[in-house]
Amino acid sequence: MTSDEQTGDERAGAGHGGCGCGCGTPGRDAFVPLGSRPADAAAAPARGRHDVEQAHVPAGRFTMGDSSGDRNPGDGETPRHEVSLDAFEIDATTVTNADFARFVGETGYRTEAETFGFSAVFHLAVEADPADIMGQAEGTPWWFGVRGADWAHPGGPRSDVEGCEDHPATHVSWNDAVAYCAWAGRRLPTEAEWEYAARGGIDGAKYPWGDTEVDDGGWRANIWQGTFPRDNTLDDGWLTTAPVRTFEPNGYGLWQPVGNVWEWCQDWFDPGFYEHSPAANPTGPDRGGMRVLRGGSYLCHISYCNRYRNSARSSNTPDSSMGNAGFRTVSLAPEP
Ligand SMILES: [Ca+2]
Ligand SMILES: [Ca+2]
Ligand SMILES: [Cu+2]
Repeated sequence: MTSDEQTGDERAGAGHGGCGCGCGTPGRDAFVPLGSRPADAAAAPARGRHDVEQAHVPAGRFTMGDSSGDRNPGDGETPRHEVSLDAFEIDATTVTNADFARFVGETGYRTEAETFGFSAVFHLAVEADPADIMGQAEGTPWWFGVRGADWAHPGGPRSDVEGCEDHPATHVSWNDAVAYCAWAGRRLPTEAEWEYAARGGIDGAKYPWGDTEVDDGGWRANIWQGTFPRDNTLDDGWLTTAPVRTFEPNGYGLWQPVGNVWEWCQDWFDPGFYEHSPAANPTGPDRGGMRVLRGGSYLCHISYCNRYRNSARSSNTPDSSMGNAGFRTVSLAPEP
């Protein structure tokens, strides 16, 4: 890690850790001391087949940032600003366990959860021997570092993804997602592309479906119901991940941009970036320590977290992996 990145890490980390919502994602360093990192994950080999259905997002302009006044202080959801984007194709769903299994099967790629030997699992999802539970994340005791937890063992060594082939791949770090993209001939969406696509053509709305509340007339996203972090009433049907085609897609055909799993974006995270973002095809800060995560997850709660909104922002270090984050990809170049 360069000194530039460390500077960015400290700046971005303050906003992330201070949110008080607790249903974000714990960083790799919450569980291991600095200086004990394994070598970087191996570079991804040759091109593979990417089977995820595509949604077309037309070129256009939109207002990026919080329009509803629900922003979380410190996340940098404002100032609102006009952004124009070229057209692109984006995955209609997050990359599934079946998709990720094919990538791993063809390349032998080892994720960072595997090379570090552990990943972050929500306490009610742990399926591991006590000896494999390393401990809780500082400040967020509902996260356990679990040895042997990875995309194929999302609860730990005693779990697998049988029957969950159509659920989002999780325990995938930003670096792992980028390796998948290299194999698939894709890239992660920029943060602006993600928000524009999540809005589904409805400018200025709080959610991908508009401004109707998430629980009005039935649940519209997979978040947490009940008393976090112990009692989940499962009113929306899901404690952890739901199949990627659950609920209804938005106006561009994207399923579950908000809720279910956080989604990695290409950009470095900087809560001050909107102050000086370029107006056309912004790609984020030049450097940083944290990468952007968008959309919230099954751990977000209606009463206090509120990050299952179009404009909500979070971040984590690029080597962090957890059971509530995955990714979707975009086309490398605009379609002609
Ligand atoms: Ca749920
Ligand atoms: Ca999502
Ligand atoms: Cu949340």
